[in-house]
Order: sequence, then C-alpha cells, then structure tokens
Amino acid sequence: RHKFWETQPVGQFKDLRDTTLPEGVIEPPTPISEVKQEPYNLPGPYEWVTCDMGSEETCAEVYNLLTNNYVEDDENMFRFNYSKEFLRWALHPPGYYKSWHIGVRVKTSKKLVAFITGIPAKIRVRSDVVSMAEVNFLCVHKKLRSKRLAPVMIKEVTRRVHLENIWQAAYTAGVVLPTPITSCQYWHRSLNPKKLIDVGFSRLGPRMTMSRTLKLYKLPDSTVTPGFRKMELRDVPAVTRLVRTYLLQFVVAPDLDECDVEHWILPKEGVVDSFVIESPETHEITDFCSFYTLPSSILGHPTHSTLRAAYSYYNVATKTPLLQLMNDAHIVAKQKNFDVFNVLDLMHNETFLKELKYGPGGGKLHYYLYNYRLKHILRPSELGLVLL
Ligand code: YNC
Ligand code: MG
Repeated sequence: RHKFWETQPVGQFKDLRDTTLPEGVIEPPTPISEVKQEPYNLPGPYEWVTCDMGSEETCAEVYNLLTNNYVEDDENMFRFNYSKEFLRWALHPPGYYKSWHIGVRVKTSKKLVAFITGIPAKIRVRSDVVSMAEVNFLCVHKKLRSKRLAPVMIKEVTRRVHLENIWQAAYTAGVVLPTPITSCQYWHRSLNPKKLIDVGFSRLGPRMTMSRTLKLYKLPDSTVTPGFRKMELRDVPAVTRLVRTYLLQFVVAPDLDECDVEHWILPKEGVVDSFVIESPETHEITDFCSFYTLPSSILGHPTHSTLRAAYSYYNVATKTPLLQLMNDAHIVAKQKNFDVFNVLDLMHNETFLKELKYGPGGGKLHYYLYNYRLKHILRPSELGLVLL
C-alpha cells in the first residue's frame, strides 16, 4: 500500500497493536563516513539545487512555486499562500543549514519545479530531548505529480540531515501515512463572517440570518485584560521561562531556549504577532499569546483573492483565564483585519473552542516522527508542538 513508506524507519501500521516494541529510536545512527556522499539520482531532465532563501530572487522563485502548487483544501477552493517574509523566517531559525533548503530545477530552463526543507529543532519526547529536523514545504509542481519524485526528495533531505549527524525528524501532513503520533483537527473562529460566507469558507447556519451571524461573532473594539501589550525584546527571558515550564506537561514538545524564543515568538511584522500580560502591579509577565499570519489564495472567486488567516501558535496562561487571553487574541486579530482565527485541538485548545464560538474544520492534520517510535498514539491534548 505504501511502497516507499514501508521501507522507512517509521512506525508501521502492522505494528500498531504490538505493545512489545520498545519506545524510542528505531534505527541507530551510523558513522557519518557511511552516509551516502553523493545526492540521489533524479530523472534525467532535473537537477538538485540548494536554495539560498536570503537571495531575493531565489526566495521569489520558491514563493511562486508554493503559491501556485502548494497545499489546497479537499474542495480545491483555497491554497496556502505563505509570504516571502514568512518563508525566510520559517527557514532561518538559529543554527539553520542552507543545505537543507532543497530545490529541483529543470536542467535546460532552470525553472524551479520542486522543493523540500528541513530546519533543526530540539524536540522532547517524554524525558528524551532529541535533535531533530522539522521537514516542511514539500512541493512538486502540479504538472510533475505522481511520478514518484516525492520519495526521492524525502530521501535526499534525509541524507543531508544525516550528514549533520541528526537522525530523527518531525513533520505534519494532511494525508495519512505510516503512522501518525496524533491526528489533530482545525477549528475556525470567524472574525469577518460576511466575507467567509461570500467566499464559501463558511455557510450561514440553519435558522441564521446574516445580521444574527454578524452579531454572534461581534467582538469588542479593544482588549479586556489589563496589562495586555505587544511582546518586546526585553520580554524574551520571561516568555522563555513561561513557555518552557508550560510545554513540560506535554508528551511531545519543542525544547526552546531564549534564542529560539527571540526568533520564533518575538513579533515580526506580517509574520508573527505576540502579546504579553504585564501585571500592572508587579510588572511581572504572567501570560502570553501568539499567532502567525498565513493567508490562503481564494481560487476562482470573482471579487475576493485572499483569505487573511491568523493561526494560533503558543499561548500560556498562568494568571489570566486562557479563555479571556484567547478572546483578547481574537480582538487584536480582528483589529489587524484578519478574516478568521484558526486553531488546532492540541495543547489546551479544546478548553475554549465551544465557548469562543469556533466551528470544526474539514480535514485533519496528522503529526509524524521519523526514526522514533511511540508505543501508543497520543491524544491531541498531549501534543505541545506547532509546525508552520
Ligand atoms: C506527504 N505530504 O504516500 P507511498 S506536508 C510525505 N508527506 O509514498 P509522488 C507523502 N509523503 O505511500 P506526488 C506526502 N504526500 O507509496 C505523498 N507522500 O509510500 C508519499 N502536493 O510520491 C505517498 N505538500 O511523487 C507516496 O507523489 C509517495 O507527485 C508518492 O508528490 C507528493 O511538507 C507531493 O501537499 C506532496 O506537492 C509533493 O502531491 C505533491 O503527489 C504536492 O508520486 C501539494 O509520496 C503540496 C503538499 C505536502 C505538505 C510537508 C511535510 C513533508 C514531510 C515529508 C517526510 C519527511 C520525512 C523526514 C525526513 C528527514 C529524516 C531525517 C533524519
Ligand atoms: Mg512526482
């Protein structure tokens, strides 16, 4: 059934009920000198390239490939439209390897036709902190689909990850592969219900009029929690302490240091928004929330071309109720003109979905580990990892 994935060191479907298999690394690492030194063979017309995402020209080529060929919803109404600034941010974390930003070009024309990336990350599984690659942005041009190019790209990124002495990876996909560590669902909170209905993202509920719908989703003009403000560089130590402590309760979560928090959570215009609650009395940072900007192209609509979506990222509530913190996140997202606020049902997100008027999305997002087995599938609430 999975001619490629059956050959890879991942949990296999046939082993799902076998409780005798140990947890942890599946294949032990080999000496780097034994890692294949040459790239895998591509079909004749194509060549490997390393993409310098710091180059405006290369970044624009990657942006164009993804804008036209990356992930769509099941009904092909929307396609992710990651911005160039977002792609640069996502691919340039502390300690990134340029060699893990891999393109495939047509030899003759140099046209970019496929892409895959890895970035380094420390991921904790139970008490085991593992150096991993987070693999993302796998994309093959629509005209080159179903030619088994994807397995070659996955093997090539794996080879380049091994060359850096890293032997595990984490990734997500909308498709079911051998085998998910957990399967999450997206939930959507309408901020601009009229547009969402106009473009077919949502529908008028039964026995609902447009004016009742607008009233249902109406939000206050300003945030309600005293001390709510944009996160600043000086907040990095406090936010790092908060997020590190918070993430310890999950079975799988990133192990973030201050450099990671500065890169991943500090606000970046049009890419990531983060807010802290600074106690008006003690000036302590007691809570924070964050979301990233990922618009989708609206395919074939006469008037609307872009759905402006905010995606919930890391949120930590120690003093403010999580429900109130997230409501404030919706209020600032609305001020910033987002149409919808999306969350996965991982971490503690389930606890506020109903009350804050989220509706369930279609499709699932499956989480995977490469070369690391878990004995049991996790509940989404046991997962503390958000991939972009
Ligand atoms: C997928 N999303 O099952 P089998 S997510 C992994 N992730 O293999 P072909 C996938 N594998 O089943 P196509 C996959 N989608 O026979 C398909 N596959 O064993 C498997 N879409 O290859 C599939 N981006 O080339 C099958 O298929 C084999 O031409 C078939 O290409 C697939 O970034 C794709 O959804 C996804 O661009 C490139 O459809 C193409 O269809 C496409 O014949 C739109 O491939 C965009 C899209 C995927 C977004 C993502 C995470 C990728 C993770 C890859 C796995 C990483 C493993 C860890 C590596 C490092 C290890 C270390 C150390
Ligand atoms: Mg293919």
